[in-house]
Amino acid sequence: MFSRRQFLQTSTAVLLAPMGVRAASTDLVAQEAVQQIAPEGYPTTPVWTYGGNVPGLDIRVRQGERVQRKLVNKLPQPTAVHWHGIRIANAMDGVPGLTQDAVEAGASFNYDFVAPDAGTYWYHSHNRSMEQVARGLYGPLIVEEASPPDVDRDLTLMLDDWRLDPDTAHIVNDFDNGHDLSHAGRLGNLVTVNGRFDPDYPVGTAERLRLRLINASNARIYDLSLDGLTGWIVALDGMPLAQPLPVEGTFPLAPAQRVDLIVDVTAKAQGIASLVSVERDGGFGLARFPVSEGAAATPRQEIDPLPPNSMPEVQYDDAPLHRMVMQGGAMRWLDAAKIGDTELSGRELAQLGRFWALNGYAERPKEPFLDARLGQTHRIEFVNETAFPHAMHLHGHHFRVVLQDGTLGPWRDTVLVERGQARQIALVADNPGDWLLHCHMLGHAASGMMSWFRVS
Ligand SMILES: [Cu+2]
Repeated sequence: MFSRRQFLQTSTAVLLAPMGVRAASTDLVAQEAVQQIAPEGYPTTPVWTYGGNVPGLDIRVRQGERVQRKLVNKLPQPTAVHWHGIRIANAMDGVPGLTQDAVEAGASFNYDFVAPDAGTYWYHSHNRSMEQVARGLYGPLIVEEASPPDVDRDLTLMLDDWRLDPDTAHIVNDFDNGHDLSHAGRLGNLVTVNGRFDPDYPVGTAERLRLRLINASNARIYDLSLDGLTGWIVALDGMPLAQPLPVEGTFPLAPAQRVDLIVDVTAKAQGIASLVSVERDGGFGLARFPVSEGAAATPRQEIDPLPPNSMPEVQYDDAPLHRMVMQGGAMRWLDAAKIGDTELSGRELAQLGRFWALNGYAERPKEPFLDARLGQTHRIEFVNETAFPHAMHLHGHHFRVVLQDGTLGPWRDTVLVERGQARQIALVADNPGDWLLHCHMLGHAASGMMSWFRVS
């Protein structure tokens, strides 16, 4: 017979059993699934996911902790995971052909790295990313501060832009059509937040929210605004701003970029606050926050900056300057560019689906764009000679944007360079390895805007 004590021990053991399950759940399974992406009433959409849902598994660690995930590839294509914005060990960066081999269908790969910086990051496929990210292979990676800010809710909102067949709701399988590649990239016909059309997040009056916005779209640049919410931008691309910036009017969010907001609900009870995408023709709501009478929340006025991450000192006055000229695309067609050692004409390149070039290369060149000694500071000037904006992303590092007046702007890992614009960044090359540098309009990357730098 069981004594009561034994029974309690036994039930404790049973209650603890899910811990074992939790250990096993460190698998990150890339798998097909079906999800209601289009509005209710439309059919469901076959998607590719990490863990059965878009966005993928919510990965959340404390600053300085290790992320250990075994990627199990149950997809019909090879894949790999890039941990966007993490100042990561090079071998874990997830770039096939540069830092690892693609993980074949049926195979697996152990990702194991430290997350050194608190903030809002994300992970996504870096193999055939133009297709795989568009099919849904992305998820949030949230690194919590040792002492997080005082908010009532902490919400991650991942924005995505889908191209669905309006009859079947299937993803339109035209990933490498030349028009998208040579123009603004793959723009969709349905925008979702967290894999849902027009979702709602109930809030209370005067509640304080932390909103972590992540743009997982292939190519869409959002101009965002708030309605019924008032507050501050507190971080960009994961990194805290030294001084929170009041949200006034619209703020841009290019592909792969993140913005953390701390906002107070100012809409009245029974009202609806919203996150809005402002377009030339008026725009549309992305997510709604139905407001009910809040419990004890009273309006708070002041806000402190988030605690800074441990970033290097940037002494950039004498730092060597490297120019990266962005070339090609519709209306500025390439005359010629190199693939390897071979110079091809614009026509030949177009036949290969290559419409863009970085410093004359329409593919990641053999030699690095920049060969930096460990710890050196460099400046890179992106010169956009094309007729389209591009979101330039460096792997393994954050950099400071150099502002027009020559002073240092925010830390970022992805900088938007408008058509005809030149933008300078200052980079402390303090993470050894071979790192990609590319446009995060994923069709542009696939059709030529891909380079790399070495730190050793
Ligand atoms: Cu681009």
